[in-house]
Amino acid sequence: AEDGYELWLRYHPLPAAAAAAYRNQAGQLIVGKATSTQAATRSELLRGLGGLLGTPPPLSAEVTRDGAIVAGTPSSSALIASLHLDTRDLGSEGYLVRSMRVNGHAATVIAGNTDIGVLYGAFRFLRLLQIGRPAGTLDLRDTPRMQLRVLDHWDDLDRHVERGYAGQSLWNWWTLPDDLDPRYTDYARANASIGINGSVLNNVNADPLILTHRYLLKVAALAGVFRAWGIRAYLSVPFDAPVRLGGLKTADPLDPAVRGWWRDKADEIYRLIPDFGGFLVKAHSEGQSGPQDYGRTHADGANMLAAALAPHGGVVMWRAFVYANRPGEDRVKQAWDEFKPLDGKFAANVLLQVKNGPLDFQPREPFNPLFGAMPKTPLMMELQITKEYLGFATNLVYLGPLFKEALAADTMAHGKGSTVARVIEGRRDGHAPSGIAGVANTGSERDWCGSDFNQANWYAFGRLAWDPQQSARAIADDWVRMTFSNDPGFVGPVVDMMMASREAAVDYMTPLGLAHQMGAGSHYGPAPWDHSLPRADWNPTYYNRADARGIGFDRTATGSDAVAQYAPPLARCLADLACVPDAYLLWFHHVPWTYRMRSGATLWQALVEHYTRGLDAVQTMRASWRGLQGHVDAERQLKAAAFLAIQQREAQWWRDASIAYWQSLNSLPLPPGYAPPA
Ligand code: GCW
Repeated sequence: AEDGYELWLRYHPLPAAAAAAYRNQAGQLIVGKATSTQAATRSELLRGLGGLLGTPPPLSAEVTRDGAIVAGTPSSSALIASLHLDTRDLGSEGYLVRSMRVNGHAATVIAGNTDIGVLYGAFRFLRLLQIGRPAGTLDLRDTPRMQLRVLDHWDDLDRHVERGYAGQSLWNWWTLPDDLDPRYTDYARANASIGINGSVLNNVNADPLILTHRYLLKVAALAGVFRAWGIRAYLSVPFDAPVRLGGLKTADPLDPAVRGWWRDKADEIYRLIPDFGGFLVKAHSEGQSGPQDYGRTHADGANMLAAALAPHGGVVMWRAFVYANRPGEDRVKQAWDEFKPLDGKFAANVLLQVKNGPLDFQPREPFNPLFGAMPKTPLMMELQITKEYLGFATNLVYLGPLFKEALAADTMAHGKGSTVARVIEGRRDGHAPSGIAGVANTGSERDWCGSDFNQANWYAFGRLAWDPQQSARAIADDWVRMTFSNDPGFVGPVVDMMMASREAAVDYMTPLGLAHQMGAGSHYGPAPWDHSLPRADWNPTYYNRADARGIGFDRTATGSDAVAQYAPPLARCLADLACVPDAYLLWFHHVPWTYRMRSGATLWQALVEHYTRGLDAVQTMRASWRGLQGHVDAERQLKAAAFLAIQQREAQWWRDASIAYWQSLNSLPLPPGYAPPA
């Protein structure tokens, strides 16, 4: 059944002509199986080629005919070594895929310095066939730009997934470690195919239970499945675990007993999992404990954990998502205020994990000003793949453009061109390690992500983590081909739909720099009027500041002055109504409803126009998908069509509810040309 389980690794038979052509490049297969990763590479090549071409090529020990595929490292394969390939710049995860003559025969060589590099190369080769590219004259070399490319699972130990919309957690803690669900392997394959090399298994709102020996055995079992595919396991840990689990009186990071407890715990973990990745920590944030509870700083806390992990090569990913309840203070300023003074104070194996924006995974927000502001600290970027603020599972929103916007943003911190991508790649400041994290959208549903189109967001995250310079459109194009079909009459319109979808969501939910207008708590549906939650900064009204006269959050010097956290040339522009991009207008400015936009329209007219444009775009997406009936199997066609119907209804809901609420404040009529809501 076309239930989406296979993700982008479908390997269904190619059309006869394409398969016939590729058989010339897949006449035999020479690949070892001495290690688990070599065996994984071999099984993936057999599975992929067998599926795409009808039958897998025969395995062979040497090249005896044209069309051989030779995969390995110079140290694992005498044949590869004899080719004297230049693999110096491939590092520990890079690969090359090259068409060349071996033993007088035409061959494709897939090589790297490590088994994992070869595995990545094998997936790259399979992808070329999946997307219909020529495979006879290849000369590809590729290496990842960042070291840590991880998924963060907000999975609780009872299998509930915080902000998860695709069923229960993939990890069945009840049946681990005895039962190794084959799905764990398929999860690892999918990640390896896009270069993801780490998985933080549990929620950042962490349960100390995960650190008990009984649970560590379960973690070790998962790590054992992932290892062959180049994926390390990491855990989220609660800062006060020494108290809640260890029975100590304090979790003070400078207390010798506390330090000893963590050291012992790290030693225990590494005895079970020699390649364990490290800890992710949400400290002093949304009710979680932190070093501040003991009068210490984030650096004290992070460095204490780092010291426990350092002898084993582990890292600490310390989150910068902090905002205490300080009424009257602009929430988005707090992380910068708290962390910037700590630049240079973190141990070498600590990365500070910073959300892409200063607020919280909105449809659009400016980049987080911490990027560029802490040159002596490795910063990791945290993106959200699960669509907490973007319509959950049903709304079709391709996040490639959102991720790209975050990565390509120019911090101007070291002159023009110091993009966020450069900051996290670490090139400029020469830091190691470097990394990027995505909050996963996976769950126990057959299609993994709650919809076929949500799979594209997992896919795009991995591809951009490998290389932030790739375009969102090219990634979507690959994904559509691998997931659905190479038919150009299908690929073009679907990629167009996907590329338009993020701006559509911004338009129907939070146009012109508005943010956090979703239902308080659930973060679903429009609720710009909502002020029901006890903390002001959890409510939409806190962010829109709308009244009879105007709307928007003044973050210039006359307001919260959050704008001053950006590099001066950028701050000057953002603070200036004549320079700030329309997309960030209401994020940085409070303006009257009658404010004249550059277009000549009033703000009110422009707002109504954006909401309407968003709704229209969803209608267009829906019609376009309907027009593609027959290009794709009925099962996936109908599911996406049903979800687009939901999305259209919700876009209408967003538009009408938002406009009606603003009207209740400003008493303005709908601009000419905009019919009253049906
Ligand atoms: O996005 C918000 C979510 C919380 C989440 C928190 C965080 C895991 O609403 O559910 O908690 O951010 O990132 O820590």
